[in-house]
Amino acid sequence: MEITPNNLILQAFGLEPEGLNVRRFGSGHINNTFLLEKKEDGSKYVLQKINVNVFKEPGVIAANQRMAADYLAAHHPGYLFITPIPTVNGEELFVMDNEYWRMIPFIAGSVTVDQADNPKQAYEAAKQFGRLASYLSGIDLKPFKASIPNFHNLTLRYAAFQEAIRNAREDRKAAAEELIDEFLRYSDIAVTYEQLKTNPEFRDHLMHHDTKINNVLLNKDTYEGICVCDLDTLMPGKIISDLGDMVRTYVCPVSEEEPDVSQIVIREAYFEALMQGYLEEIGGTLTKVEKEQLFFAGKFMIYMQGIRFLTDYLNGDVYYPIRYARHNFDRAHNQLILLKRLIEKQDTLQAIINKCLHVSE
Ligand code: GN1
Ligand code: MG
Repeated sequence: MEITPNNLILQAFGLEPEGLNVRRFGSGHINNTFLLEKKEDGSKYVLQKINVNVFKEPGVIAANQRMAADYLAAHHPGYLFITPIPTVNGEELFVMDNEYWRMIPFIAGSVTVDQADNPKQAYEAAKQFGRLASYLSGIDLKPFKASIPNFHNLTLRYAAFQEAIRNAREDRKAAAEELIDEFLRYSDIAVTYEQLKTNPEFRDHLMHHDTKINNVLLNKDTYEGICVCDLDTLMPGKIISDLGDMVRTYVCPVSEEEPDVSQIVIREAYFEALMQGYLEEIGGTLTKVEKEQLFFAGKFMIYMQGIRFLTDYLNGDVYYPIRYARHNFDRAHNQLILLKRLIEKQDTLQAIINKCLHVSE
């Protein structure tokens, strides 16, 4: 069913429906996003319907963002942190029929890209995520709640994968047999995570948890980073989440959507650019254990995303929207190949990390 924001929603945010152009916006999988443009002056807003099957307590998102915004305003005045535009009643979320809507400003002069197409973009984006983490590194994490509990808990994702294998329809299981075996062969990644997660030197930080390049606003002319966006999963987590998702999504010339896996390669210059950008901002604050896991970050995120896609395929495509029957299968296969390509280059990539760490010290 096509979802469109109705007049009541637009009016709740103080907008006159007749005076607006409304269109679909962005390429996220989870929420429904619209760009609103006022006909009279061309000013723009981003309106989102939060997916409550995924974000079971939308109020947690709003509370986490508010705490982070207050802290940043006090400690780093002038830093651009996108916060919701309240409704005419002063609320961050408009709730109607168990639908949660929120509006944020559209930052004039910004663009997003779905794929990094030069190393500078990777550097700029990584710098923005590094800066966010570094500016928030002194914040008290106790009042923060998980907007999605166990979101990047690989132990539980792995358990969900095993359960999906047990419960899958026979035809899907048969079709995916080889792919399942391949992913099971890399289960040491889940074991390493399991060991790391209780290490006191492997700390919690306030992480973004969705550091795809299209979650960074870039200047439309210079492609310099402006700020990060899509803050739904801003919550306590590990450094490997944010760093790893950048490796997963900036280093390869094609995205997880590409079924032709011959196009999957590791672009070392992009790997170096993102490491450099990230570590320039946050390198100085990392513990020894965290620094030792920088290569692992990419493995961790690619593996987790791969088994999430495969789990969804085995479960009958209940989480990620698909455009064709084997879509989640192809996405999982894509991630498996990316994981292999990354591991093949481990020595070269670790040398790059060592170089970047040295510079950031
Ligand atoms: C989802 O909504 P979107 O596309 O930004 C997912 C991420 C995955 C990503 C894969 C809440 O993000 O974890 O990395 O798809 N978000 C959620 O494209 O599950
Ligand atoms: Mg998103």
